[in-house]
Amino acid sequence: IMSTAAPIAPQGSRVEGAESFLRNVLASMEAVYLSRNPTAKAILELVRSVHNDTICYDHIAFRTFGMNGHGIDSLARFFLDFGYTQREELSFPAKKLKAFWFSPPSISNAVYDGDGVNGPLPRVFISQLLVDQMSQQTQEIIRKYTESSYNGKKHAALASALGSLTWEKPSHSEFVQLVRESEYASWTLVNGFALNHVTISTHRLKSYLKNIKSLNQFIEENGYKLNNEGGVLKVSPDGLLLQSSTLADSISFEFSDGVTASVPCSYIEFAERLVLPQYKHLPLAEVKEHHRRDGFEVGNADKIFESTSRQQQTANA
Ligand code: OOG
Ligand code: NI
Repeated sequence: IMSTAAPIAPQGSRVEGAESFLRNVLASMEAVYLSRNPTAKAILELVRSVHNDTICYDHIAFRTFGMNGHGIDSLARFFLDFGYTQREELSFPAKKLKAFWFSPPSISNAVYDGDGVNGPLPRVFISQLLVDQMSQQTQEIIRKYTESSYNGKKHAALASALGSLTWEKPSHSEFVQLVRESEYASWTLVNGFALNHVTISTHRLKSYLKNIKSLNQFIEENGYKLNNEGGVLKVSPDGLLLQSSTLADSISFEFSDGVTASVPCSYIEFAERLVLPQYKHLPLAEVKEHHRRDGFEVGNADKIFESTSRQQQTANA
């Protein structure tokens, strides 16, 4: 017991303490991502190198198995505990997926006006495979690994920050079974809760790369491939949310049966959010993030999911 009464923390300091923890967790997730994905790392550096720019993340994204408590909620719990708000559901019936996005808490941007995870907090996009719509064989494999993780599902954010699976490594044949039925399922089996991508907010760049078309051109001129599914630039029906992404890097993975094979890991995305019609009259210097198109778009997302698919990788080779 402390003899000298500690001064009562001023209002808000606890929030600040929690905020720095949240950012440290994000930084660990990002470090895992940068260490496994040389393309994403190189592109972040390349974009920064133009006029010594600062990068804001529009959002970060995760994939999960909707089974045995391993779905969206397992990761969402962490973000909700640190002030995030659950927003709209997005549904992808053909891919047998659903997703929710989460908006960040409003924060003391005066302190955190830095780069990446030290900038404005990103939105969070979490999807899950609708496992009960998969074949019996695929369900069995996913059941086996999600069950083998015991209470791992309660520690999804920790697993992501450590870059560790919460279940045993699968065999190569189990991986191949999943690839046949759902690229998403096979990705999640070997990557677990690892960050699937971060997204650069292009309109918050200072350089000419703030225009997503210029950025796409710049990325291609530097020798990187972009996901070409439905065209490089994905545009929402209202014309206000523009997105593009690279193709996922691959990593050598050692399966439980001794087979070593290359598996897709993560990619990087770009998003430009245009000013909403009701704020069109605002001088550009006064335009804040909340004056721009928010949220996500099923039609765009459906194509961005393909950034980890082998078909995209070979079509684009
Ligand atoms: C997510 C794809 C969707 C977006 O911004 O709409 C997406 C994924 O590949 O897991 O990132
Ligand atoms: Ni995304």
